[in-house]
Amino acid sequence: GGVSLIGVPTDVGAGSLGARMGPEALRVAGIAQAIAQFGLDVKDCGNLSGPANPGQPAVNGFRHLPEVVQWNQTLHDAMYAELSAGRLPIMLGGDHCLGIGSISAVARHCRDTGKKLRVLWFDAHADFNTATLTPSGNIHGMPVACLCGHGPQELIEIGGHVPAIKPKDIRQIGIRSVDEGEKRLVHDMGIEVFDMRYIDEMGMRHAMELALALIDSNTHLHVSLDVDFLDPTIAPGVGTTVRGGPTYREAQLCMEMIADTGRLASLDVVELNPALDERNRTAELAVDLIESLFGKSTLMRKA
Ligand code: DIR
Ligand code: MN
Ligand code: MN
Ligand code: MN
Repeated sequence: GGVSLIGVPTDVGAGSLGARMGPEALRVAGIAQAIAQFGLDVKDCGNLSGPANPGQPAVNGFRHLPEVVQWNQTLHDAMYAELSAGRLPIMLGGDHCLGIGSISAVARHCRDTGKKLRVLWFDAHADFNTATLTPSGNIHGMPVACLCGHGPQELIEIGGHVPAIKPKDIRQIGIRSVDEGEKRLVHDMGIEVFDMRYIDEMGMRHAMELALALIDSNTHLHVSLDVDFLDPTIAPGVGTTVRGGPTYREAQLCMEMIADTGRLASLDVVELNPALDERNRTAELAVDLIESLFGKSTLMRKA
């Protein structure tokens, strides 16, 4: 066992600068100590290195494609090595384009070990754009499409298998901003989405019960937490805030219900932008949520 922290200080996939400082803000907020309190062995692998953000416009529908490829290849290798060593990797982003490298490593590990994969994608956005659909060219709006095989060859093949994952492996929670063409693709691919309207009408508990359905002892559960999932009133430190997100308690409930499964095996924390934060409160909130994800609870509960 043991938990490995992998810092990935880049914002090459985002529209605003600052997510490159995410790993340090999470360390300053005490992420390692928060996990170590449960008696887990925490290894901080430090930060990966890669190309600077060139600040260029989109080329053929993609901004910074070569840089995004390089960061994701390096991340894939680091993440895959930790998984192969039997550890639980936590990717400290960085923007959400890094979900490509992270989750293709997880999917590869699942193929190696015969595990069933379940990805929970917590986000305000569906991240299912393609070169022709994207309004921005920012690759942080495209990782789910790339993982499902829709994207440039050099991004979709990073984990050695195309597509890295199938639409049925993923559940999206908290979605409230999807671009016009992106809507159709998410629908046509058959992605199971618990959007904010669903959560309003049915409640977070019911959404999470369905998102976690059919998870068993052979499931590798990966959580990809885009901090913009949270309502901006509690999480201002993100580049693309969208109002109407989950409250503090709704978010805590998600994490507690995941902890109850006992199947969490890898995690991404992405899109934290300390340049837009207030006294590191968004990083501190992320660390609070991670404590719940690792099993911190208010009271002893019946199994
Ligand atoms: C938008 C924003 N859908 C885009 N995406 C974001 O540029 O593709 N994803 N912010 O996290
Ligand atoms: Mn494993
Ligand atoms: Mn995202
Ligand atoms: Mn987002």
